Amino acid sequence: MHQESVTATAAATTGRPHRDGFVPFRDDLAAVYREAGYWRGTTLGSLLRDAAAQRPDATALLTADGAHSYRALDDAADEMAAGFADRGIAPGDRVVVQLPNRPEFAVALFGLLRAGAIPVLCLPAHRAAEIGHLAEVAEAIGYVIADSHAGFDYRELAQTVRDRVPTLEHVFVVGDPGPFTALSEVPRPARALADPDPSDIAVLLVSGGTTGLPKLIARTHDDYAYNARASAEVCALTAEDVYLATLPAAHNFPLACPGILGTITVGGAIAFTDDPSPESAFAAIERHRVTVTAVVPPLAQLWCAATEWEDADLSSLRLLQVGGARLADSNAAEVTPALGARLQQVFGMAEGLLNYTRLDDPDELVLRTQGRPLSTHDEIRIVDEGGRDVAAGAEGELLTRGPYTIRGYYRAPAHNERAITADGFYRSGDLVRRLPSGHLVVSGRVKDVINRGGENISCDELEDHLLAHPAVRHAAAVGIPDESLGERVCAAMVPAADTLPTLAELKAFLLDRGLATYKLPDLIAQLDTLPVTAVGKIDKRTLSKQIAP
Ligand code: OOB
Repeated sequence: MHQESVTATAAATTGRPHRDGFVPFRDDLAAVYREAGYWRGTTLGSLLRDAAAQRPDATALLTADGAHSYRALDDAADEMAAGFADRGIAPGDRVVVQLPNRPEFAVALFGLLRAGAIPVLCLPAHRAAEIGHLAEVAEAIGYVIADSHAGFDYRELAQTVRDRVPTLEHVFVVGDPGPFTALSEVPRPARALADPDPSDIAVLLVSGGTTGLPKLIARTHDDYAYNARASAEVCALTAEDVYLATLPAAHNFPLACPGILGTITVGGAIAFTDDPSPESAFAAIERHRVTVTAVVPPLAQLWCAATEWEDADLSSLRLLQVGGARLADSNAAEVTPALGARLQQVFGMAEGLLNYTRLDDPDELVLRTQGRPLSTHDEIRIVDEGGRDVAAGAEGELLTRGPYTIRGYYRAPAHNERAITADGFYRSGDLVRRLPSGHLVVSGRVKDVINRGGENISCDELEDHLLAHPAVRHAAAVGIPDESLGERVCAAMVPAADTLPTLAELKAFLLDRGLATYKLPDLIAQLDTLPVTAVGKIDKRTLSKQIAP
């Protein structure tokens, strides 16, 4: 058993049930992170408190009905916290939050944080299987939803989850509450509530893994505040910036990289859009004079293409962050010419480690790498299958440890045996190479390879080449089970216009780009759309089932 698990078990007996199954940082490393000034003993709730104290009249939220000041948001959070406390939400209680990108997200989040509760941040696309599982593991006592969104009624989902999870007592609804409590009924006059311990769990994030049910990721106030603050610095965010939450706000990227929380650390303004389509997002950018936003690669591609037919004024946008999955080099090159914004590649994970291309990096690095670690205290190892460090510049699996990377998933001891090394490094499952500059190039997932007759083909590499074809909008390489070869290579593609190249044309194109013959697709599949995960990454598992049921 790892040392961390022993500590976690000890914590469970101290009368703080939420710490049961939490794997804390090692004391000696925690001391280093405090000494270095990363962990400042501040809570997430106090980030907003401080911003409101410094510039009470500055705009915190830009909504359909106008601008809302930091003072207003701070007051709303205090009143929400008092209301939650009155209704029996106690410090350490877990509350599932599943809201579309609307201003209420910020009020509910800070209300819970101020009440000392632990938000379990789920995405709007999650359904009964995921929410039921996450609420059960977290032993959630509350659930915050919208009445309905994008044609889905979350009150029905809440009913299902409540039937399954006995701890779930309270359901709060933005909009028409049905049988539950309206969130708008919750606020009570503000009163002093105890601030949580900064080294304690602040939020539970949901892992983005595409295998099995999602896992919970406990992020502490200390580490997550650092995550947000340092990310804001890397993006040179200031009080003049307007951040648009385009991806689901509960995801680490728009939440804290630098996202909503990072924007608050500098007193900037936040706008929300619950529809990331170019029509709607471009209108939000124009209307609120948005300067920074974050998207996943398929959305970046769509936005770039959409500048051909949408004529919104995007001139305010200075930085487009793209991450969550590998951005093909050919797509990276399109961003600035199409949207006018500087591109920043972000290779991050809810588990912690964040890599950013820097604003002053040469184009070569911005266009062709996924950035370098945020912190000088991020420890990176790149290892082979035997766990040995590879030679400088060689490909291997990325392992990492650092001031904002978890030491284990929440309440998942068996899984942690595999996911964390004995010395506390998180095994990312990502294949990377490191350049002399420290920048990482992601070459795939350890498991996302097609084994064709004994030859390993990296899906990421092949996809990169497929996307370079002008007639291809989205592409995914998937292995199709095959009796003689084990797997055959299928290129699943969405055309940019009407038609795709034929298989023969595609092969000629790929050979021309220097791809080895054994990596050429054996078949192509034309689709209207590719299935995506809750945050909008291409969902290979579902895709494989669609293509080869
Ligand atoms: C972000 O977080 P998650 O937890 O949804 O997913 C993490 C995984 C990584 O392990 C990696 O496999 C993949 O998503 N990924 C990338 C990538 N960014 C993430 N793969 C290639 N290139 C990239 N730029 O996805 C996330 C969290 C914070 C910031 C940005 C993304």
